[in-house]
Amino acid sequence: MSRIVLSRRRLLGLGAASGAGLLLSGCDTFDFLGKRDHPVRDLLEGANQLTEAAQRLLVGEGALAREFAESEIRQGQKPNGSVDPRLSSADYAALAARNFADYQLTITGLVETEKRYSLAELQAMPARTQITRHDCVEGWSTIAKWTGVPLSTLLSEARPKPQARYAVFKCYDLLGRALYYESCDLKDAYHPQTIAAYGMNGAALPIANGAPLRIRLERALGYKMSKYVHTIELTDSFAGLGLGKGGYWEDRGYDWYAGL
Ligand SMILES: Nc1nc2c(c(=O)[nH]1)N[C@H]1C(S)=C(S)[C@@H](COP(=O)(O)O)O[C@H]1N2
Ligand SMILES: [Mo]
Repeated sequence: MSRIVLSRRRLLGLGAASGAGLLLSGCDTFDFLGKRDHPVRDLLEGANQLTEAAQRLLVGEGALAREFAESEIRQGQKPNGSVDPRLSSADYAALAARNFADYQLTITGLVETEKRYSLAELQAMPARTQITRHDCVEGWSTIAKWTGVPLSTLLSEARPKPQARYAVFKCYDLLGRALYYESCDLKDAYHPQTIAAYGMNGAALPIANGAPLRIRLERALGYKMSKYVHTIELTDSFAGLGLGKGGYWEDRGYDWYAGL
């Protein structure tokens, strides 16, 4: 027994080391991580598997992220990363010009039935509202209220095939020269607090924070929470997506699981 405890501690130690590296890095200025053989990048990548295993053991697979009271919402949600995809996507600009009346969310890939939803259809589905804390690797946090459709509802309608392992979130915005995307495994996709959010702090989600639809994955770091999502693709691997590491920042060396 004590052996197991010890190895968990060791795993956590490694996890903390990678976390500290991330905190120093910030979200949008970490050029050297793009280089294949940088030692910090190797450390982060090596720690991926270990942090995930340790966190799943200690936090428990189904554990809920902490939720807060209205009175704990102290400021607006700080816009970060892409804040206006109208500048990089003509398709997005056209959607925004009509207040997203023509927006469609597509659920595709390894599903029995491909699905499309308008924003109005999503808003008419049973919703979940949660007040949670968003933690960015840049070192800031904000508490905000998010409203949306549980991802489990959408996935249940599309019916993932048995081979499906990941949900990949594809976004409209170009960040630098690459399209933003992210992913999580199906356990996290079906987690009760994982929602496709169209509302923030009691109003429509603003463009700066991901309109018309963003993912909230409440036990993960901020970069896992894709804004401006147009497609959710179920896959069994990350091959052929971006640089193949499962997310825009993962392709640049960040941890894939990114659990809190
Ligand atoms: N499409 C997209 N999603 C994104 C980003 C981005 O640049 N583009 N930035 C990520 C990062 S690093 C953070 S901290 C949060 C910021 O969300 P906010 O603007 O609502 O604070 O979105 C995440 N999701
Ligand atoms: Mo972030």
